[in-house]
Amino acid sequence: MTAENETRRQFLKTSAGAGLAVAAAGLPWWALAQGEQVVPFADVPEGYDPGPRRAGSNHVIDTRLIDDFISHDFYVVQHYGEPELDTASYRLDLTGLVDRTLTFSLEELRALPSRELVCGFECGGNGGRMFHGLVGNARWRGVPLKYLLEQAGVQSSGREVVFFGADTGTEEIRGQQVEQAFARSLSLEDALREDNLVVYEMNGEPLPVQHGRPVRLLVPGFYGVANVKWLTQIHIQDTRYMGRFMGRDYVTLKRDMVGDQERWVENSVSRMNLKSVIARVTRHGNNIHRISGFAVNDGTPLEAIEVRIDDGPWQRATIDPQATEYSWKPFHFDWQDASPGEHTLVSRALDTSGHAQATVDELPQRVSYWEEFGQFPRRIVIAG
Ligand SMILES: Nc1nc2c(c(=O)[nH]1)N[C@H]1C(S)=C(S)[C@@H](COP(=O)(O)O)O[C@H]1N2
Ligand SMILES: [Mo]
Repeated sequence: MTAENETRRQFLKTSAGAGLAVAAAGLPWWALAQGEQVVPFADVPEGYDPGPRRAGSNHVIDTRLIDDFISHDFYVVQHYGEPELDTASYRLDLTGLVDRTLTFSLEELRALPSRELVCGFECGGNGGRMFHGLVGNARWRGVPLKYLLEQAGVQSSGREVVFFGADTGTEEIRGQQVEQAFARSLSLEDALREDNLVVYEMNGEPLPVQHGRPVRLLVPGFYGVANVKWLTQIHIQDTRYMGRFMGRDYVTLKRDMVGDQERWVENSVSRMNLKSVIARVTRHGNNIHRISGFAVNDGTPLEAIEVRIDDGPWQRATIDPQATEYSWKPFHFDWQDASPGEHTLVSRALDTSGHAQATVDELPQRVSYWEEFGQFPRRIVIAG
C-alpha cells in the first residue's frame, strides 16, 4: 500500500469517529497540529471514499483530505480517455486566419519566453454530490498564448480561437456517427489576455499524462473545461465554434432575467463564479473548532470569506496569505466553545466588485448541473 493510501485509510478511520489524529503532510496551513482531530461531517455518508486516482479515468478528490496549498491530489476529467502522446514527435500547429502558419515541437516551445503562474480551477460540473471534489491548485509554466498568436500574426478577420486536443471520440449528431476531437474556443479578445498560457510544466515537472502531457492550455479564471489538454492545434477562424463542449455540454440552462423579461437562457461555461466551500472541521486545544475550506473565482480580488454557524452572524475567516490572483483561496475560522449537538456551518465569499456568494435559493432556477456555486451548508455533530 502506498503512503498516500495509508494516510487516506487512517483519515477515513478518523472521520468515522475513531478519534485518531491525521498526520497530514504539507504546509502549516492545512497540516494538523499535534492532537488536532478531524470532526466528521454528518452530511457525508459513512464510508464515502472517492478512492485514489486510477490511470485512464476521471478522479474526484476527497476535499476532507486537502493537505497543502499546492494539490498533491489534483482532480482529473477526461471525456475521450487519456491519450499518451509521444513527446519527441509532438507538434503544436497554429492555423487559420494568420499571416504565418506555425508549427512548434516541444523543444521549440520550451525555448520560448515562459512564465510561471499559480492557478487553481474546478470543473464546471463540480458540485455538492461529490463534496466539490473536482478541484485543484498547481504551479504551472508555459508560453504566453498571446506571444504565439503574435508570432503567427492574427489577421483582422479573425474572431475566434479554437483549441483542439489529440483525444477524439465518436459523437452521434443528427443520426450520423461523427469523429470529433475534444475542443473548446475563446473569443479573440479572451484569447489575447496576458495570463493565458500554453503550459508544459506542473509543479516544476513535465505535465503528467492525465493533465495533458506534453502540452495543455491554461485559461486562468475560467472553469477547467477551458484548459484543453493534449493540445495539438490552435485555429483562428471568423465564426463561432459550436462543438459539443461549447454548444451542448458545459452549457448551463437557467431561468434568468433578460432585461425585464424572465427567460430560459443557455450559456457556455466560461469564467468561474465566485464560490467557497467548507472542506474540513477539526477540534484542537481547549474546545476550539477550526473550520477550513477554499474559494475559487475568476481572479477578482476577494473582499472577504465569511463563515456562519447556525443562525449566527457572518464572521470573517482568515485567508491563506499564499493565495494569489488565480490560485484557490484557502481559509479558516476558529470557532470557540461550540455547544454539543448538531450544527450547520456555511461559508460565503465576497469580492471587491460587490459580488457575494448567494444561497442556492437566491440563485436563478437551474435545470442543468453546471455552475453549482451557491452556498454549501455542512452539518456536523459536536460530541457532548
Ligand atoms: N483534451 C481534453 N482536454 C480537456 C478535457 C478533455 O476531456 N480532453 N477535459 C476538460 C475538463 S471538462 C476539465 S474540468 C479539465 C480537467 O483538467 P484536469 O484533468 O487536469 O484536472 O480539463 C479539460 N480539458
Ligand atoms: Mo470539466
